[in-house]
Amino acid sequence: MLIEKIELREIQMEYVTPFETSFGKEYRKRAIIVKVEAQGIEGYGECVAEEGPWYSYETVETAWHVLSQFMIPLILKKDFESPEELLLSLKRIRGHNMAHAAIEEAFMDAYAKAMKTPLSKLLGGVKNRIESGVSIGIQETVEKLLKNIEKYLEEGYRRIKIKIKPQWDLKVVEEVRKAYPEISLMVDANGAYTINDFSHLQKLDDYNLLMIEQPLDYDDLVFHAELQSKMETPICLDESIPNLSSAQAALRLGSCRIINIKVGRVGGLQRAKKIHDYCQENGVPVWCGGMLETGIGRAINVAIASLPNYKLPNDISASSRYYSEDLVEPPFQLNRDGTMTVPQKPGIGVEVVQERLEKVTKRSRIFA
Ligand code: OSB
Ligand code: MG
Repeated sequence: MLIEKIELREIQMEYVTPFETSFGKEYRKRAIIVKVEAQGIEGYGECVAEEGPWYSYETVETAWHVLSQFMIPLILKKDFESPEELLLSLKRIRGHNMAHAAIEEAFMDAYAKAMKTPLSKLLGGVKNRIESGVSIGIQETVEKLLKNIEKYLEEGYRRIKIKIKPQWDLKVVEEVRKAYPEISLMVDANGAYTINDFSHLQKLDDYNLLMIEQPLDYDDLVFHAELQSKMETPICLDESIPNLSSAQAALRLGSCRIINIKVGRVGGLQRAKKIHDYCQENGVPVWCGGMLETGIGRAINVAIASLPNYKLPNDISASSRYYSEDLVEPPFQLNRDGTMTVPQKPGIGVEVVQERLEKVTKRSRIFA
């Protein structure tokens, strides 16, 4: 498929509620939407790099820079037989996984549409419905947190994840467990703890948690292995797994028993699939993490989460959990049973509503 044109748009959208993690509070989404036009077919991708380098070193600005100066010139006006070929052309570029993912997603959406296949099927997906959990940010009070949990459980979410940090951890988990002894519950620290906190973290073993996500540093594997050997609760790595080789190292070292795969963090759908396959071969379950995406990124996430080794509920919640008006139609909705239906139309399987995209665009640039 010949890539005729690429469009970048920076968008901004308010969240329905601010999202607080151990690295700060976010009120709105800033993202880059990539549109590829190939043989008259449009494909969309979403770059999940955030405003600041907190979750990842990438930011909206670095992604815009690397996409426009380095990635787009390598692929514009070129003809690619397959998504694999596209990756070969981008191979010289190191890192910048979120920028890389956005352009690959857009090409794969167009490619799947050309094949008249849902993206899910193109990737080897086997599920018509995927399991949804919800990720709840740090709240001002435990009461507010409990209210939030109640609301999401009523909506049907299959698993609750709460963000923790020092001073917002054991007591909070204890209160939640007291109110909900049976629910599927997990915590995510986004790297807020150190090796001095091992005995503190071990106390989390008392609360029957599904897993503890990324307790230690974003680039650590060795100390996670040490911590895992001292804890019953499975450790799940997020930030520490930017690629296949880190996943391989983590499993060899015993740094975790579960991996959260984020398509943006690992550089796209094909790389996500490789990590999925490796984990499957090694009996390690995975699930799909989220970056509070718009409906475009959510459609990408739903597609990859349909692969067989996505065995735990995903951070893929309904459009209404994030935005009052999503960019796509139909918006993503939660089924009564806490699942989400995988779109069956070609490509990402949802329509990008052009007036809404236009309304939230802060800058755009066309490459043709
Ligand atoms: O660590 O999983 C994380 C959002 C932004 C940055 C990091 C994380 C998150 C989430 C959001 O937890 C999950 C979602 O998109 O629903
Ligand atoms: Mg996380």
